[in-house]
Amino acid sequence: MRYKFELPQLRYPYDALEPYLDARTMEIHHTKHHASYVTKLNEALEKWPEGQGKSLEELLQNPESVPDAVRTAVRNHGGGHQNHSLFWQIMKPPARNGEPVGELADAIAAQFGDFAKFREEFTKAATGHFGSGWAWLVIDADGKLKIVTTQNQDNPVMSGYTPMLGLDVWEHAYYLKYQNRRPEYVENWWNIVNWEQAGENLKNIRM
Ligand code: MN3
Repeated sequence: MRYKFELPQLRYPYDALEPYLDARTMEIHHTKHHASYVTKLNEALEKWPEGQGKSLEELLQNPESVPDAVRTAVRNHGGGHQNHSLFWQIMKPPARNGEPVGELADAIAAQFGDFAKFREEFTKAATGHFGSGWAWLVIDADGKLKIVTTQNQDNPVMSGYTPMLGLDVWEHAYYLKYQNRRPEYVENWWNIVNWEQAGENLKNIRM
């Protein structure tokens, strides 16, 4: 079976996350950066037709199954496509005092003490991550919540984790508005987290 990966549509307009994420950054991030990962992933899979019937998650989880010639491209561009597809989903227009509810709120409290402590730890991981990469809230093999970071476009599935929430800390995600002030970007990002979707992700993972 042949298929091509496609750039997903956003569920909200580019200016919907203002003033925390500006429309220009969102548009470039989606139509240039994310689109380029999709194009280059498809180009790589042109050279390896056997890989075209597999899910992206399967490819990322089993890099040894990917031929040398396309392995790096699948890791970087496949990871980029997977990461950004989740990133757009777990954001939404600003809500005051947005916090997780239900099962996710309970899981966060059980693992981190309370939401404030979780937020503090996640913020520290995201601001402290050196260079390009991502901060994640994941579930490990035992079903426990954990905060991890990855380099470049690596996805947590490569380390046996399932991500439910991810924050892009590449400079392209914030530089137009925040320049070098990553901590301010991270602080403001909390206003636009889609906790309902993160909660859905947790349910789907635990099913
Ligand atoms: Mn990005």
